[in-house]
Amino acid sequence: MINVENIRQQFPILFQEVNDEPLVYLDNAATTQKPQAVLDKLAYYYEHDNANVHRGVHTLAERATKEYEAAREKVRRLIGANETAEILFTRGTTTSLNWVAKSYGDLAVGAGDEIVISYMEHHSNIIPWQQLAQRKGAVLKYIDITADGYLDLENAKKQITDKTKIVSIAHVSNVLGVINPISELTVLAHQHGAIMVVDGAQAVPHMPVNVQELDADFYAFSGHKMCGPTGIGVLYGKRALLEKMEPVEFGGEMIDFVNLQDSTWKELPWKFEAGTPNIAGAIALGAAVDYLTDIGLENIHQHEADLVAYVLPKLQAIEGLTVYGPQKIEDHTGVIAFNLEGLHPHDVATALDMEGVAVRAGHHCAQPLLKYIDVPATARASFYLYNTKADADRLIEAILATKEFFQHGPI
Ligand code: C6P
Repeated sequence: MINVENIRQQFPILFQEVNDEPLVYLDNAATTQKPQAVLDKLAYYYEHDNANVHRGVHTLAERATKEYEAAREKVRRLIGANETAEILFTRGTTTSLNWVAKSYGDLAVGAGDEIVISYMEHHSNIIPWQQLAQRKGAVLKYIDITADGYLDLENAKKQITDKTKIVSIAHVSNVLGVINPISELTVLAHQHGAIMVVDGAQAVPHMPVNVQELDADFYAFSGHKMCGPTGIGVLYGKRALLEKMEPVEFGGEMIDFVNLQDSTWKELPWKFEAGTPNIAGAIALGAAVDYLTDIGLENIHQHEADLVAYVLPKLQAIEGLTVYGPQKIEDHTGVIAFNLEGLHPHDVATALDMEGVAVRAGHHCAQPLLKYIDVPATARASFYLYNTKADADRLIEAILATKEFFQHGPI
């Protein structure tokens, strides 16, 4: 059990009014808020330790390097990777997936080969593969979604074949709120000699993830969705694969020797991290990892499951409201996309904002999914560790008030 009132006290941004109402922040799938410990770490770093990493021999440079590499170790522990050489700092999930598609993709995919993703992917897990397929003359295939909002495993068995080189799937959908069966997909991919890439942007912040248990070959996620700052993210990759791959960017920091016509690279993980990295971001992400692991990812997961058990039936009971993704409480994460009959989701989100409730509306960077389920856009409420049942009540009240307003006009 977590003490949500204590937790809330650590997020200063939550204590403000929006449109004369106390803020209820339910846009956590887009980005989460930052606890004081992370804000303090950022400020402390710039006030005391700021220097470039891996270059200087002076004290500040040594301190910055030590903290930067300590953050890598914290991330390694968080996701159960074998060694820090397998943890690359990137700008976020998008960059991580682009690196895999560019570097591993160029190495392993040829004309006529297949890349398999699903209809529920975020654009960041679609476009890099489209680009790769176009570069190489490969085929990009999509796994179906069942009518009740799950990834269709039977269809996955048909889509993944001996021609498949890469399977890349979201661990948790940022629209349907469903957890995908990564272990089963990994087994399937490996049986066919393909590698398994996982987009963990909506998973790592919310539940325990162990990349070795999943046997994922690559696993990508973003710092800003897990209480860390923007501009920092992670790509986990198995050493054997990373060793074979070429860096995606070239320049300072990642080299051993530079000759006139060629150069050699540093060892892992640094060969991928060209230029001055986001040092402050990585260090603050390390503080976010400390923060989340102190509370416990299992506890955070349980807290969100309790919130879903509370709010989902209330949403489902509202006449004219459609919830997308699984309808079973135990299968739905805290990402809840919905529509109100006859209302545009942008109008719904604007009306909720008038009540101080922040939700997202639109296609959620998942246009192929929305086309697949034949919905132009949705509203989406997404919960995190600092949300309460009172927040859920405010959401429900605001939705009911919105319905009332659009049906009968202002009182
Ligand atoms: N989804 C959302 O509101 P970046 O932008 O690189 O940190 O993360 C991209 C990304 C990749 N995969 C999934 C499953 C995601 O949800 C996201 C980000 C946000 O749903 C912003 S579009």
